[in-house]
Amino acid sequence: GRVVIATHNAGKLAEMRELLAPFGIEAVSAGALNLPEPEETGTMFAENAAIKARAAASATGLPAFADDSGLCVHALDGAPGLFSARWSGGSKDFAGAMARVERELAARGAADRRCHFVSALVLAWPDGHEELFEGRVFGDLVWPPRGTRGFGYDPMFKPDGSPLTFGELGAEEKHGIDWETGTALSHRARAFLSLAAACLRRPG
Ligand code: ITT
Repeated sequence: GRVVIATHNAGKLAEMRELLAPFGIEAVSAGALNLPEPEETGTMFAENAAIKARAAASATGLPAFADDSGLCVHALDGAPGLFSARWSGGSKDFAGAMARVERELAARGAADRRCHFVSALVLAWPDGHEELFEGRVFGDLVWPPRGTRGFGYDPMFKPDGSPLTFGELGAEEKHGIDWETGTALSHRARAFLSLAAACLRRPG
């Protein structure tokens, strides 16, 4: 069967396609289907993911995946968090959004550079059933940003245990799943691992 990937973010779409590939599921994007973007009115990642997944499932009659994610900076009380996309002002260029994170840290005189990424992944069916999976990854903010890979805040996020930022790591290193050990690095890959665990099988 086919599923919809309910995102309009190209970087996220590429990762979700790669993450779904081992499940052998044919995926079509919300953009390719010209689906409208619902307003993200939730106050939690899981709520916004559900809004997007439900809207796509009911518009298409197909099961739909949506990811709602963000960067939570500890010294900024979790900002930009739910507003991570909005801090770019709708642009695909996150140089300004990353500069704002750095500026707000400096304004607070914050020495604490700890942060984490969250991914809430919702799979919704047209009959109203839905499942939620979550993943997170902790790390430190670097300045200036490093690397040109990935998307969003990747160049300023250095995951624990790695000398490189998500902007410097390759796709396989950022969101590849090691099925032997059942481990993955990125928040989104960890949410898909949790989905795989729920399926109680090893794809491939
Ligand atoms: P959709 O709602 O259409 O999926 P979006 O970009 O608006 O696209 P979100 O509302 O979930 O998605 O916003 C998440 C933002 O958090 C995203 O735009 C990035 O800036 C950031 N983000 C999430 N995951 C990221 C990752 O893996 N690397 C870097 N930044 C990430």
